[in-house]
Amino acid sequence: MASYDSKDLIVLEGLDAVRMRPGMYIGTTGSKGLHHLLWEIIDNSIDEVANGFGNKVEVTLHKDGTASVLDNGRGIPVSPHPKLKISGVEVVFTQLHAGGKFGDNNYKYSGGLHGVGASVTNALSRWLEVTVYKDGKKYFERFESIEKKGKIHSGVPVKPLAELGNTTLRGTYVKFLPDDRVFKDIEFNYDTVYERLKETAFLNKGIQIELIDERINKRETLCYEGGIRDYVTHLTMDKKPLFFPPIYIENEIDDTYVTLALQYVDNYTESIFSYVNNIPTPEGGTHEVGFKTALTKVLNDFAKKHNLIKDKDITFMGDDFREGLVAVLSIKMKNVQFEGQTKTKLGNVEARSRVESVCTQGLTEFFASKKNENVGNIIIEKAKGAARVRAATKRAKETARAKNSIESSMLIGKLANCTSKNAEINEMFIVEGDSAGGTAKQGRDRYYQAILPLRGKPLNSEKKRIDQVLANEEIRTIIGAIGTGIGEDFKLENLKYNKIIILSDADQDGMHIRCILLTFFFRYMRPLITNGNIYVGMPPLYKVTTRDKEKYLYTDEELEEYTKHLTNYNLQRYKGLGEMSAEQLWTTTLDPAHRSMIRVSLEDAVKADQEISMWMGDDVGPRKDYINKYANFNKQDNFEKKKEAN
Ligand code: TSJ
Repeated sequence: MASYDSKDLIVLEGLDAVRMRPGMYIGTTGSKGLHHLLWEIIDNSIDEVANGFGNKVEVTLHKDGTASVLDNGRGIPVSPHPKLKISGVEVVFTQLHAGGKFGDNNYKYSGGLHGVGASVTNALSRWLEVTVYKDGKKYFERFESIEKKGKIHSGVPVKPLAELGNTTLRGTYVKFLPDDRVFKDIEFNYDTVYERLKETAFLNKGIQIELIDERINKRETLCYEGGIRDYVTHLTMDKKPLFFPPIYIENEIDDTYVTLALQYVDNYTESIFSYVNNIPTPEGGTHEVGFKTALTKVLNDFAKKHNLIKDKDITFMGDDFREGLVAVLSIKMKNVQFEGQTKTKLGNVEARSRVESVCTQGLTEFFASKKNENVGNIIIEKAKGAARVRAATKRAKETARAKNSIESSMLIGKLANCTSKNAEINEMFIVEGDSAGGTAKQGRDRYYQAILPLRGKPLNSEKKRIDQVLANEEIRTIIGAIGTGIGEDFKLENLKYNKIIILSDADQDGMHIRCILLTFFFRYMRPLITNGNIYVGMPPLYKVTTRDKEKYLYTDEELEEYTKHLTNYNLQRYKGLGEMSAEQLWTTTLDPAHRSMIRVSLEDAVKADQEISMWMGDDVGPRKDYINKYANFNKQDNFEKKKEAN
């Protein structure tokens, strides 16, 4: 026993250091740090079952402020450590970084703040108890924070590990009370723990994780047989996946275990969630690079092999294959090195080639299969759209940049600008059709209203893609006239018109033009939408003439309401802007005192963007349905009519 006590001394110094500087070991003494204590314990159990020893981890949040973790693994080793001469259990809870000292060094992958070890939890607890069920025996040890000579010592064993009799169970149980002198608040948050356990369950397929909150009588079991496949399905739950199930790859190379699941959805964002040893790497790193390289290569090869690049001006870039991508990449390897601002970026160079190799092989195999050919085609179609938009953006940017040069004066030629230079009051009407444009030029207040006629024809053909639309001269004129630039170069302060008003007919062609323009603004000048600068003008649909007055009506509902009690009247229906005189157009549509228009919201623009995507697709069915349903833009239930903010 004497030798035991002397060893103890060294041990205590280690844990006291943790208590002196908790931030060094767990980052903060706030809620995040508090939960870190629990993660340290849970991670140990997860490692055990993830390595195939046992299949269940149970986490309990108790009423008295303690938390406990139980697994059905092999049980922490109880035999004396050859050098330290104390039980394995005691080593785990009293030695800093004791994690990897047992058995095969597969045991623990650690790096940075992660995996500092269970001793840190012990050091920052009022007390901690461990029960080990192993080889038919039950063992127990308790650690306490004690005061000696006015000093607090952390994680001191009350007694050495004790054998408490026989058992048929197998596993490890740890219960602890966080030290309220270290943490401002020692209350565990159910949602925080739940989210962490859910992520862990996804990353370790088949493991059964149970969360029990005795404080609120809640119990939840998390178990995903599909692992990260289920994770991807979960991530795409309220999106529109382009195929199902997600692509899944798993393989091992040079002691590095790689799993990948991916899916594509109907949007333009890239979402890659990567992990190393179950630790999230939001800053990416070498493993992500390896995956991206593989994806680009395999998809390029697929496109070539199946002769899918007929369009000569398409050359894919890596980014094109990641629009709408939702992927989870999880690898396990030893000696990980983390880098970056928040130490959440994988730095190991060897990870890159290993991940690339596994992903290239797996993805190549996947796409070589006849039954997956359709998935390949879908992804290439999606990438083509991305490549076209990228090329068009580049062309449009070049035009926008040229706007200050002599060349630009020619492009702006069609614009009938206003004389005022005051962007605050200036308005630009984008008018469908040359003839309506001409009328609008005559009817406007030229001091602050500019008119840009938009030739109907080139925009009307349904097959036009958004990139071709972008290349369209009028669109480029719009970009030049607005003054802000597009994409990353966008600068709101250079906006030349406070209101940009789309004026088109209330028919299918007009509807299409509006959709295209809104999609354009949404994708390339989004701040104009969020800032509330984009409007849709509403020309009247009807004119009702009675003996003593003329009344313009903008919707079917208005017409019905107005004519309900009229007996003798003349109804004129306007089929297009072109049917109105300059005076009429001023009175009904341009004059702020009488006109009616809709300020476009981000939701409106998103809807337009989605519709355009549908339009560009090859399936004519939904397109037709859509046109029939929404062709009349002036119906109030399509776009909520908002009073113009003057
Ligand atoms: F964090 C912790 F250390 F406190 C802790 C560890 C907490 C809990 C709840 C469980 C565990 C834990 C550790 N569960 N299972 C294990 N397994 C081992 O430590 C172990 C068992 C056998 C062998 C072997 O080589 O025979 C090796 C190890 C590392």
